[in-house]
Amino acid sequence: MQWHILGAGAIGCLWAHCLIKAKQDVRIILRNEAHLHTYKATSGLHYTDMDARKSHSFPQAELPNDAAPITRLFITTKAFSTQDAIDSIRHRLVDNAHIVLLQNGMGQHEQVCNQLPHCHVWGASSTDGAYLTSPFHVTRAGKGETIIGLLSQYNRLSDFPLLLPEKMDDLTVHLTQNISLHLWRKLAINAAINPLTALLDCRNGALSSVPAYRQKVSIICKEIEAIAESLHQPLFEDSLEKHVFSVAELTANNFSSMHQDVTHKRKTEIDYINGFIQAQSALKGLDTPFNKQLITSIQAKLHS
Ligand code: KPL
Repeated sequence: MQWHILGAGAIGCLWAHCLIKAKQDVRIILRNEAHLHTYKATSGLHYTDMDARKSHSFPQAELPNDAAPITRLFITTKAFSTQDAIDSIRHRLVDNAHIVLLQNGMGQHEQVCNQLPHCHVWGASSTDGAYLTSPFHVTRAGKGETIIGLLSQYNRLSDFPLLLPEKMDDLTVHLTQNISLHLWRKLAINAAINPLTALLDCRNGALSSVPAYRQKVSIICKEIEAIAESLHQPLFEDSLEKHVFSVAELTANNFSSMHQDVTHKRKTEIDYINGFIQAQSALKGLDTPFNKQLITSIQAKLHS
């Protein structure tokens, strides 16, 4: 089976490497000649697992303007780059292509479904932890799972199997009929952990261990729960804050992705995480002052 992967960040490199190990035909799409040059000079992908064992793979790399058709595509870019990613390869997508959006945030899914009605668009939510130590060198920080489900409204999951390999070393994958529940859960957790860790300049674990930080988690969680309820969107059976504390403890030593982005003065995913929550609250006429404050503070921090 042939897979294209667009977005050579940590998760894109992790998936490319694991699909290659599962004997799939993987093509990485790199954004420009310079990136392609670095990839060749680096001799492909270098993976370090949780026991510090190293392995290597060298999937074929392409540029977006290549002519070869795309039938199965993982988009693993940051949420805010989704539109550019789609625009760069749109001419290569065959009818009925499968596109898997494996990203943080929400808002981009609907955009892609609307723009590509002739494709099967899937959403994916992952709890895997991975980071790049340098371009194309990925280190596994935590072993989680990836849940994938069809987003395109008009087909049933069983009609269009994604045909992922049954066994993939280092990746655990489940299919679901209700991906929006999983995307919302991930969004809600990210909307609490990511901006707070970035603003308080702390590792994830501090949100649970420092009492003053716990209070902030409680406030944002209550606002998110109110929005979800107004949309009749279930989250967890018990409280959101319980799950946020649990993820913060499980990933205690990690710096969240937004913390890393802010530290390196990179664009953050705030518009697709807390910004998405804010847009939903505006639609419902609800007030979410703390969420709004988090968005403004992250934007201010980046411009300071
Ligand atoms: O997904 C994450 C992120 O950093 O984006 C969490 C779950 C917060 C782990 O760091």
